[in-house]
Amino acid sequence: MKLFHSIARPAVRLGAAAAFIALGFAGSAMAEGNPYDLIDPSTISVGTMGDAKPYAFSTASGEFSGFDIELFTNVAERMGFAKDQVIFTGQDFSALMPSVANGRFDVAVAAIGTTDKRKETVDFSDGYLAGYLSILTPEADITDAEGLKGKRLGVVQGTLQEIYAQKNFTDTDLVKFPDNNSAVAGLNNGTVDAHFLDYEAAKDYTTRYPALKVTVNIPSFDAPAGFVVRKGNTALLEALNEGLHAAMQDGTWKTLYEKWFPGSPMPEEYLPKP
Ligand code: SNW
Repeated sequence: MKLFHSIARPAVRLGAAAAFIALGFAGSAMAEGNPYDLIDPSTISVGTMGDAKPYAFSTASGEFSGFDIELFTNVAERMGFAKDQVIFTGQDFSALMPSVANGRFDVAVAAIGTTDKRKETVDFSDGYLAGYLSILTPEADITDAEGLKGKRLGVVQGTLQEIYAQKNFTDTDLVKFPDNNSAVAGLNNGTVDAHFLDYEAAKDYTTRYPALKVTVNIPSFDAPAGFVVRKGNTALLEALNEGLHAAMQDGTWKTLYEKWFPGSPMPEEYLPKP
């Protein structure tokens, strides 16, 4: 222990000094050419998910794609950031908001619903999507809360589904997963009877696994998805909102909605206004 201390302490001091110098540099860049207070002023770093298709997912070649990804990329372009200046990184859902709060990412984008509770730790852009929380299951008798009694239900940690299930599916055994793919693997090998996730993602899994069906849809219109930024980064938030409104007004939002959510009813509120 003593040995550890005597070695470690100077290293810690050195590290702190380096951090202080680095911060000094970042501070001066900020005042000049970093109006959005980005981690690196030449790029926007975005935390997202690899398995929330068609909202956000990684392709076979390792690139990120989906409705949220293309919408954000379009908004960033309007702010002057080219495609290769938007850097997406996949993370577990539960880590996304904390990572924005502690400065690992500038933004998080992954169908993240806006709630007062979440607004205690991060800021949200205006909403860009509102839909349902859905049950995905191979069991025909799971059609409501009653049918979930005594069953094992998967939820991804930190999601609104987890909160909703804890409150409303009281006689159901909740099984927490780090991501959708591991939950759906659990569904396919019988570890859980159902998985609870966003509607479009649930629907997408039914096309990949025909035995699975979407049997329950719970409206989540009071928690529209928004882009998440660090609390107090108002310059970035305002620029994102401006780009978002422009994307809605010129029909970009509608084009992306039709591309990624074919067959889903078109909501009025994000369409061009006269
Ligand atoms: O609240 C909904 C919203 O209405 C829309 O349907 C998109 O999804 C939500 O934002 C909820 N999304 C979950 C959440 O925010 C799960 C997100 C995810 O799995 N990527 O916790």
